[in-house]
Amino acid sequence: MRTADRSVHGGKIMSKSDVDVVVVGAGFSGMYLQKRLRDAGFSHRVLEAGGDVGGTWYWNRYPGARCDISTTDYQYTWDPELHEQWSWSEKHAAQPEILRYAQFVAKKHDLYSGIDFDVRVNDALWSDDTKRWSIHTSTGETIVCRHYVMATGCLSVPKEPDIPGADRFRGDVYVTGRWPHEGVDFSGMKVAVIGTGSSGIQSIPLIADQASKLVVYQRTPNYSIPAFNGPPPQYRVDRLVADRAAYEAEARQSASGVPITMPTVSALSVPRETAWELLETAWLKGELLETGIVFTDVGTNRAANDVVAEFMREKIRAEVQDPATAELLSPRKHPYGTKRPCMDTNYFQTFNRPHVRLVDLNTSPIRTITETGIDFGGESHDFDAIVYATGFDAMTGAIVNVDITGKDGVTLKQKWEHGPHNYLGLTTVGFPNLYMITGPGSPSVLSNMMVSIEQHVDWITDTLVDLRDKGFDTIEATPLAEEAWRKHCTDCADITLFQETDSWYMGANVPGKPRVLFPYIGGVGRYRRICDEVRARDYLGFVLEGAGRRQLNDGPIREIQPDVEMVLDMMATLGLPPIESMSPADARAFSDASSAMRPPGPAVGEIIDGTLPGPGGPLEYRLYRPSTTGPHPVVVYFHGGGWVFGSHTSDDPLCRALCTLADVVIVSVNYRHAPEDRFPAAADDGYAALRWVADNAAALGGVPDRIAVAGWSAGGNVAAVAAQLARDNGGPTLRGQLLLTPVTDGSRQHRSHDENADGYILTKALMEWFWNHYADPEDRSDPRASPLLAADLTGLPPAMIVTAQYDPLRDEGDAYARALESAGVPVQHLRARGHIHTSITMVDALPSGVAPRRRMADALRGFFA
Ligand code: NA7
Repeated sequence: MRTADRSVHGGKIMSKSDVDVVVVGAGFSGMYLQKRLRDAGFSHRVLEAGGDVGGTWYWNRYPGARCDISTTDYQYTWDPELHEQWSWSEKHAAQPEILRYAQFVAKKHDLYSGIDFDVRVNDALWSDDTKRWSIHTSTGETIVCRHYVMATGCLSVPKEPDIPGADRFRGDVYVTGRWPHEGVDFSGMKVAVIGTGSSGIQSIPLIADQASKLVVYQRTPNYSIPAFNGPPPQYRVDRLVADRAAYEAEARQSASGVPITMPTVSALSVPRETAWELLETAWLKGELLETGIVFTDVGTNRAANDVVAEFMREKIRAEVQDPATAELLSPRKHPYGTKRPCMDTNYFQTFNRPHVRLVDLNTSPIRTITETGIDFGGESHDFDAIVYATGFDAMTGAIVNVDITGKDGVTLKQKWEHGPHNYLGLTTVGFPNLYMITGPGSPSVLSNMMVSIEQHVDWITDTLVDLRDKGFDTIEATPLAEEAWRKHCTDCADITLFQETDSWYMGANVPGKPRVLFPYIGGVGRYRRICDEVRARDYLGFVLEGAGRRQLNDGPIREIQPDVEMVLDMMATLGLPPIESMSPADARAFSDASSAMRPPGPAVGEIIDGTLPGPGGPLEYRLYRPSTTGPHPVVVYFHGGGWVFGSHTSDDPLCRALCTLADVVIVSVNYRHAPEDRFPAAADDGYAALRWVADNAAALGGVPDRIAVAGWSAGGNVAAVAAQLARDNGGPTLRGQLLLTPVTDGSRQHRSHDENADGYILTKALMEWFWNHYADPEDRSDPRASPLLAADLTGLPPAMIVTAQYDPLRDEGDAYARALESAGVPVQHLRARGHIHTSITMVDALPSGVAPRRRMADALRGFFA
């Protein structure tokens, strides 16, 4: 199929070699983009290497190829008529039906006439003089365009067979991602399949139906869920019929692009029988995403993940008759979900068939492929055909395969040598007016692609319209925004288990590829909100130029830790009354109730509750002892709660974490609370408790001269004050002070009080409420209330101060760190990027707190080293 050299566009004849936009690829992305560009009046060319529309569904014609997202969701939403005109025969449609759907849409919207088929882009060159791209194609044509869009798909370049002797084999060779259009009849043939990812797992049962002998070569066993294919799921159909718009809106704001009920329980918080019941219900749905979202922590906690992994292994054992084969098919090394789980029909059962054999390449590696077959593990087998189901150069393969040269002669391949640095997964610095659809740094392969494709196409088209309307010719991301996006993507990846696994998500399947998590794991809804916000903030992170004008609106789009943001979003939906509107009694009850719902924290060797004498009466304490052999150094810990609420047990998970991580005894001490006991009661109690613990260290199982103080928030204030009082009142001598987001100055305003006044749990109003309960204004400049104001800060013990970026108290902590340093006190200052006042204390709830807590524990170890 070829189009004419000139086309009628918007009533005028356009030159086909000079257009507004060139789009590469006519899969679902390119097709929708073409529709939008045409409707918006942009001249354009769509270049497609294949002979028809459909992209991945044009190429992947291997037996059993199906989508793994239900067809209720794996379809376009932009044309409501399609829902009346097209109906899917199955929940997981097979490749021919999906290709027919693409063709149907292309015909309906007259897309064929605007696509050049069988054309590859050889290279693309940006000219900073003309502000245009020159695209050179395999047909020898040069097309000049203002904007250039890679709609090339994430899994479109099959990985080269990287097995010795691969080119020697004289029998038939097939690659799943480049399957012959006429199909293959394996009847009576001896067949080898190499690879057990989705393509292998889908095709193996059907190849086994025909072949006389089938040997499957497996390097890594995969998790696979039975598809239980049939009609589209009725409960989804019912919801679509009842309110399609609401369903689609929910999909767009969801985590993965499919409406789904998000979990509320940890896999570690329920007994095994309950876990199994919940997993069984999800498993029976036969939907890819269900099993992975039964529990909150499957993606972030290895122990929680093991619960699901073991459930899946049990299913394999139930299906596969030979226990040794079942074990070989059971994934043990990689956490569930860190390679894309597969959907299958009779995959595991296939290995019960007498003519099917599984070979574990870890114990029987392929020595070489020969002219007639495969030599492996000391055996030699002849085959009529070898099927490579060995995967793709995913995410970036198709993009960097085209020689794209941006500003200053730098190619994209060169720029991405160490990782696919980009902004929003849509654009990249140094390559103005170049856009990627579902590129690295966007949710893409971790989502329902249809939802992600539509979102990218809409964003790109809306942006092009904005540029045109405002008279700008070019748009380019800024280095600052790109680097901030890289950090945000890394923050998201760091709290997951993905990095533990060698997967194509991590670029690990292709030798020499940089090892980063290529797709954005922060979720479809969050990602959409971010992209929308970039536009709403007038292209934050972009420089726009044209007609002698330049608009630079620089800045990072997201710095908050992703799990912290999730907590804030969740709290916003609860509509809780502000604490400062409560009485102290109600605030205490509220705080206790919140604490009761959190994960308990790690087990410690021993817990002892006791009391110690304080100036105003006995003070309760809780001692946490590690399971290692003592005596241990002792840390006297003071809880948070604004001097008004909390207790010696209220920071229990944090105390447990510090005890185990730092291998120290923690003695968490209660102190008198305001407003019943106002300043300086807490300060007096803190110092008295410190003295008592130091005097009784040996009896408590500690080392007498190895004492430190620690505290969080108001407890950080009590700890800092206790350290000063110890210096000034004859001891004890402290080895260190660990202050987590401490209050250090109640006498004046700091910038962060206003910058982070609202929206981050601890608010400016709440801080004032705490101070009003605790201390009269004239007392607040007393160093026992505001340790920052002490006339002399020399001679204090080494400090570790942790401040959080989005904490109203941030600048107080920063100021104390600076002041101590100026006074010659050794200070480690951890500025916890993207954290809020409370997040580092949320043990086992917020994975992003793990790293800062480790640093805190390291500091404690360092104090005592
Ligand atoms: P995948 O998921 O990358 O699977 C490829 C498989 O091939 C996987 O089991 C690989 O083992 C195996 N492989 C790759 N190279 C070799 C060599 N040299 N020797 C032996 N085995 C090898 O690709 P698919 O096409 O199955 O699926 C891709 C996506 O398409 C899928 O996730 C869905 O989204 C649709 P490894 O795991 O690397 O040890």
